[in-house]
Amino acid sequence: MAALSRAASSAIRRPPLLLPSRLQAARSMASSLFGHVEPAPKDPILGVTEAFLADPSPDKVNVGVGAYRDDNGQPVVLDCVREAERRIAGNLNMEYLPMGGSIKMIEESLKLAYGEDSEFVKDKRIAAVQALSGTGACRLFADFQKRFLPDSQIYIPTPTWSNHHNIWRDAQVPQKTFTYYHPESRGLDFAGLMNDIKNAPDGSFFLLHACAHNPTGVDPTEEQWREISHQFKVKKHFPFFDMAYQGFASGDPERDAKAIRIFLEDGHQIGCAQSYAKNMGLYGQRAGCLSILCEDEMQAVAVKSQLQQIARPMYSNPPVHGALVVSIILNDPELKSLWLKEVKGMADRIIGMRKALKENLEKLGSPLSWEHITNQIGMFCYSGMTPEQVDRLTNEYHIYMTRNGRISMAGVTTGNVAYLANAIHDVTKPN
Ligand code: PGU
Repeated sequence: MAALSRAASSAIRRPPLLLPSRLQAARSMASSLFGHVEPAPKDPILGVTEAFLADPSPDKVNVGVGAYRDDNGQPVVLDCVREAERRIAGNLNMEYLPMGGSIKMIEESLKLAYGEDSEFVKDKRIAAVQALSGTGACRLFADFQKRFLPDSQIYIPTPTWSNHHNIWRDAQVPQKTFTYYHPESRGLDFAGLMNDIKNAPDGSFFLLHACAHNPTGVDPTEEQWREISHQFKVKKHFPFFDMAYQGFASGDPERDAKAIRIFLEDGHQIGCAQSYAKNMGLYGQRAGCLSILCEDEMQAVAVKSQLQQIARPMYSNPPVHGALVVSIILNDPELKSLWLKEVKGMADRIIGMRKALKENLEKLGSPLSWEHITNQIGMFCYSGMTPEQVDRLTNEYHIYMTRNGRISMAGVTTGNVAYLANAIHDVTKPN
């Protein structure tokens, strides 16, 4: 359990970064103050975009990063966001937000995650701060965990989003892994998962993907979530939900919060990282929220003040523009319903592309089963391709994706799906 899975470690292993010779020469001449600083390895996800941008081929396809594209392969700004921006421009000021961020944005975020009429929101039992998108929310929590429960560890699923490992590593929280994915069935390893939950020491911290698990696209069923929640209760574990894709699993943010709601019904204290990067398309705005459900209001006040204290020396207070966009949209019934329609539209286009990719592979006569492309949900297809097969896709077809075989379905379009299928068929067909 302690070791990283093969898929996770192969995703992390990348060729060393080569410096241009001009830079290398400058480096050897430089004073020795930073002489020991080696170039960092490329990021397994964001490094793919860098390589894609550097490729001059007109055929190139980027299915690496999980960022939504329209059917022409272009980034999308939602109409609800454009309208919110119109209302901001020339009207609202750009003053500092409080250390904990926008109160309005936090209130709306809590309703989305915990439910419109949540008793926990009404009882003010939730300590919440605006965070630098999902990544910042996870990091703030990890720092909080280290500061107030210095002997605790974090259990992270195998596999997971690669940055989870970096986040808890830099916060100096020891990591353990737990079983999640079953490579043979390309589904959930439920028995393995339950075993690892049972075998972890009582009161352990677990990182759970609230929906649309990245990279596998495999989520527990409602019934399985109930069993997981029950076992967490028995073991007094603490669930920390990373909810980066609320709305992208089913097309409906309310349905996608089901796992969290099950845990709430069962009386757990939980933590939750929310991101508006994907579901509102606010990627670069860094809009998110970290919340921790506490025992009572007094505890929530204390916890929030400590989260702010961690934020203050790092970035002082979070950015204002994305927070305004989020609160304007979620506060206005018309804009909110437009947003819900647009989220569903994005989720539906991805579902359509799953079908198209599978059909194209079948049409080409691939003898392999591609059922998992349409069984998996959310932004990604965990294709089962090996790192070597992915390297061939990149080198021979200019198709860019992470080496763990993850395809970002958000980058697949009517225009490139046949090309993609043909290349996948070529590198996966048995000799
Ligand atoms: N949590 C999970 C599970 C994610 O997949 C991502 C983004 C985040 C958090 C963080 O998103 P924020 O932008 O900070 O809100 N994962 C994408 C985007 C690229 C990246 O690695 O940051 C991905 O392609 O996996």
